[in-house]
This record gives sequence, C-alpha cells and structure tokens, in this order.
Amino acid sequence: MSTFDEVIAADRRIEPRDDMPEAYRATMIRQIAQHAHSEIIGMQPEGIWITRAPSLRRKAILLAKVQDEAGHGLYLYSAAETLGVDRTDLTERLISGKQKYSSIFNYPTLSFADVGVIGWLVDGAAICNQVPLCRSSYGPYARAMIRVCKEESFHQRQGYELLLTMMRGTDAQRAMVQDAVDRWWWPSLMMFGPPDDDSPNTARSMAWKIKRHTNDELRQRFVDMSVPQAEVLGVTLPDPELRWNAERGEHDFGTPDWAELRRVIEGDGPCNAERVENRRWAHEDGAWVRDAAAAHARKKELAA
Ligand code: BYC
Repeated sequence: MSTFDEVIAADRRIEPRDDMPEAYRATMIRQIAQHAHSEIIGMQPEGIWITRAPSLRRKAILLAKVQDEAGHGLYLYSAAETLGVDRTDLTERLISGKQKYSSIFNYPTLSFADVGVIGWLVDGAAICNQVPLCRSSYGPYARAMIRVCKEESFHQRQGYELLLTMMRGTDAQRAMVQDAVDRWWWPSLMMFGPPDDDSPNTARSMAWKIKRHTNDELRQRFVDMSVPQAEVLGVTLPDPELRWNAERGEHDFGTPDWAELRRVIEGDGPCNAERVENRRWAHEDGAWVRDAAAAHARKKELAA
C-alpha cells in the first residue's frame, strides 16, 4: 500500500479511505465547503433577475443556470462529506459566518446586463480557476470539478451571447453593458484570491497538488483570455494600465484594491449581510422539507 506522500509524488488521487495528514483533510474541507457555499450563495445575485428577464427565452436560460449552480453546490457538499463532515454542519458554519464564500457574490446586480457580465467574467474566472482543479489530488473533488467545468463553460457562453446581443442593440443597452463591465472587472480579478506573496495557503496546497497554479498565475491567464474577448464585444476594460507586454508575452495590468478584497472577505462588502441573511432564512424555512425527508426515510427503513 502506498503512503500519502507516494501517492502525491506519483500524481495519483487520494481517495476518502486513504490515510491523509489531518492538515490535508482540514484544507480540503475548508476549500470544498467554501466552494460549495459560493455556488449556493452565488444563486442569489442572478436569481433575483429570473422574474424580470426580458423574454421567455432569457428566463428559461437563467432559470436553468441558477439550477445548475444549486447542483454544483450539491456535488461539492457531497464531496466534502466524504471527508467526514456533515452538510448541515457546514451550512451552520456558513450562516454563522465561520466559513467563507467567494467575495464576488457580495456585489449587487443592478441591471440585466449584470447577468451577462457574470456569465462572461465571473464564470470565465471560475473556469480559469477550476479547470486545473479537475487534476486536484483529492479524487472526489477532482471528479466533481469535471462536470462543474462542463456546465460552467456553457454558462460562460450564455453570458457572452447575451452581451453580444445587447451590444448589437441600442446605445442605452451598450451603456448598460459598459457600466456592468466597469463594476465587475476588478471584483472578478479578486476571485483568484490575494497576491501570491500574501497567500498563506498556496505553497502547501501546491505541494499537495490541491492547487496546480498560484493565484497570480491564474489571474494573469484570466486577463490574457479576457482582453481579446472584450475587443470582440466592443467594451473597454476599466484599467488604464492594461497593455500588451511583448517581452513577457502577457498583458501588464493594474493592481486590484487588496484592502477592498480583505474588507469583503471579512464580511464588510456591499451585500454580505443580505446574502447570509437570505441563506439563513431559506435554511430555516426549509426545515420542514428536511424533517419530512428524514421521516420518509425512517418509514422506508422500518418497512424493509
Ligand atoms: N473570496 O491563501 P489563500 C462560482 C480566502 S463559485 C473569499 O490564497 P487558497 C460561481 C481563502 O479561503 C467560485 N475568500 O487561499 C458560482 C483563505 O481563507 P482561510 C468559488 C477568499 O484557498 C455561482 C484566505 O482568503 N470558487 O464560480 O489557497 C455562479 C487566504 O487566501 C478569496 C472556488 O471556491 C475570495 N475571492 O486560495 C457563478 C474555487 N480568496 O480559510 C459562478 C476553489 C481567498 O484560510 N477555491 N480567500 O481563512 C480555490 O481555488 C481557492 O480556495 C482560492 C483561494 C483560489 C479561492
């Protein structure tokens, strides 16, 4: 039987029953739970636009996307449960503020263009971050990521298609898109986490092959990917320092406001209180469903 270190060195997967250092288990629980919470909280900013979508087609698309996000949350909570934690307990940790979720979902969605920009930039950033996680060393997480990424790429395209449509519309629609890009660009760059020299977890997570790239490497990849897409759309990315650096073969770009990221992570973003309060309410309101499901399962067990 291989030891944990041998499995990691050979680039194989750690499975739930394998021996693993307690710190590895704790790191995986932290990251997977935080990721699951992000998917579930991430339903809110787009969800509020379902009833206000401008056509039946847009409503059906948005409804399906938000439902996919609920599904991603479920795969991820299931992956976390293979590490010996309980989903109810993780939800308690989210609503009591003990566990984090992605900073990006603490910003408001002010117009329907935000739905398109979330698809293009937020799901685009999520893909950049999550494709390498399909090769993450923890088996259940890596396998969940494969399906999540397939769905995320569909989400990204629906957002981009919505924006292309709006950009072919009226001046007012083009202005809505530009305004949404101005508001979401910097928070999207912050999704990748703090800069590498201020990222306490990266070195160990790279050594354990949980993360395959650092926060800054993925942020750079996202900028390089987004610039040509912005040109095709005809929008301006709100960064005066953004330019191609032929020597590096990458774009130079400005510094995100790291103090803002810290504030949002610590709970002081524009929508943190509202997001968590909505989640707490939904959890309490759904108690009867969980009770009914548990009673049904007990009845079936007794009958068996
Ligand atoms: N927001 O040492 P670091 C989606 C925390 S869902 C909040 O670099 P790590 C979608 C970090 O947790 C997108 N917290 O950490 C859904 C750590 O905290 P603690 C969610 C952040 O883990 C619906 C501390 O800061 N994606 O796309 O090595 C609709 C220091 O950071 C953030 C995932 O969760 C942040 N932005 O790297 C549409 C992906 N950044 O617990 C779209 C999986 C950092 O040590 N997660 N923190 O106190 C990851 O890849 C990594 O956990 C991160 C951070 C790159 C996010």
